Order: sequence, then C-alpha cells, then structure tokens
Amino acid sequence: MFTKAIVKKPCKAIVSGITSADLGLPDYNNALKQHANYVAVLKSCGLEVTELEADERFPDSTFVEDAALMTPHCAIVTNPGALSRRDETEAMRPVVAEFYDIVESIQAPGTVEAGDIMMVGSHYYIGLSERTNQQGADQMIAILEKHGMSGSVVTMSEVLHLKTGLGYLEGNNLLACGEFLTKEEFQQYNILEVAPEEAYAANSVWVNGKVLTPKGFPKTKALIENAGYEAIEVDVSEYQKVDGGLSCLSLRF
Ligand code: CIR
Repeated sequence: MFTKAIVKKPCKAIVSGITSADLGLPDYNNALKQHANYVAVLKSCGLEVTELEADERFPDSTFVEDAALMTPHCAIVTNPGALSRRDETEAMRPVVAEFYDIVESIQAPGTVEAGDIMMVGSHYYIGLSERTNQQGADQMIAILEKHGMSGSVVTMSEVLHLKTGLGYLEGNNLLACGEFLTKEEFQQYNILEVAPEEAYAANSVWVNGKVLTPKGFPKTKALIENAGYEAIEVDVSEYQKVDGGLSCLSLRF
C-alpha cells in the first residue's frame, strides 16, 4: 500500500515540453484543472499528497516520476537523459530528503529517468531507452541490491519510457502493449493486452487496490474491470499532448 505522493503543478512553459505527439499545445488552464482533479483522485485513494509549486525553468517538471525512484528502503535521485530535464533533480533532492533518511543518486555518465522503472514487489525492471542508459541502469541495480532489492534491464525500442507501454497492477496482472507483449521476462505475469489504438492507456496506475486509467480508453477500462479492479478514469489529455501519462505525474510511496 502507498501512503504518500508527491506532485508538482504544471508550469506555463509546459507548452514547450518535449513531445513526439501531434495533438497540439497543452491548454494551461485546463492542465491546471486536470492536475487538481488528479490530486483529488490520489487523495481519494488514501494518499497524503505533497503539492510542489510550478517551476517555470523546466517545462517538463510536472512529470515528477522521472526525477526520483522511491523504494521502501531508500530514495534514488535520477540523472535524466533529456538535457532540458537534467536539473529538475536539484529541486527534487531536498523534497525526497524530507521523507527518506537514505537518498542515493545516479551519477553521469549514467542516465536514468524513473518512468523507465517498473516495480514488481522488491524487483525493479529498468527499460533501456533513449533516456536511460546501461551505465545508469547498472548504477541503479547496484543501489537496489545494496538495500536488499533487485533489478534487471529490459531492452525496448518503440516507446519513450518503459511504463509508457507497461503498467503493473499488482496481483500478478500486467497491462502491456506492443513490443512488451512478447518479452520473455513478462510471460510469468497475467498479461492484459492493451489494444494498439489504446496504447496510451497501458500507462494506468495501481493505487491501493484501485486503478487510475486515462479517460477515453473504454477497452482498457473494461480490461481492468474484468481483472477485478475498480477503474477510476482520470482526464490527462493536456499531458498526453507532451507525451506525459498518469504515472509520470506523481511519485507514489
Ligand atoms: C518528456 O519527454 O520527458 C516529457 N515531455 C514527458 C515525460 C513523461 N514521463 C514519463 O513517461 N514517466
């Protein structure tokens, strides 16, 4: 169970966020509204939410998930592979230090964005993406092992972050699409296959027995409900315009 979450309000500069989507620019006021609703949903799942103020220096800084990995034993501040995002971690370090006695760090030339990391119990899958490199993954695995956890790398080529295409829902259930459907290491899970036209919804998030899923993806919502979960639809359309998903908007621990 999670008890806490950290979020950061979107900044006006989010319109300059990195994107590969062709969905137009985010509407700032609507992004703020959607963010407030997202926070309300996290609270309704029993989380105490720390809301950080917007940081105009970093267009993508609302996607806090990428700047740190929160484990039961330590927090690990990452070193984002995207240059425009690298210094987001400076602001994140003192925040995570309020919650953890042990704060580790990924060091250059290693890069990690924690959107590439999926937790399954005490094991952490680490996607090797354009943002997370082998050296970063090796450092991450060494840190995890030092604190009694484990990690392994996953090769990938189709999506931005590992969790863009995968969402572990606990209870051995794994939402997956595209290249992840056939990967050897995931065959041990009950794979819930996300339809290609709903790929964005693979990034759904288990929070204390409920599953947050992006609004507007009915097949995936049904998949989640048929697996026995209460699905809560959350509208994050403004964030989709800059490649952001549900999980990226919070650190849950
Ligand atoms: C980026 O490209 O870094 C942002 N525009 C989106 C980050 C999404 N984060 C995530 O999937 N964990």
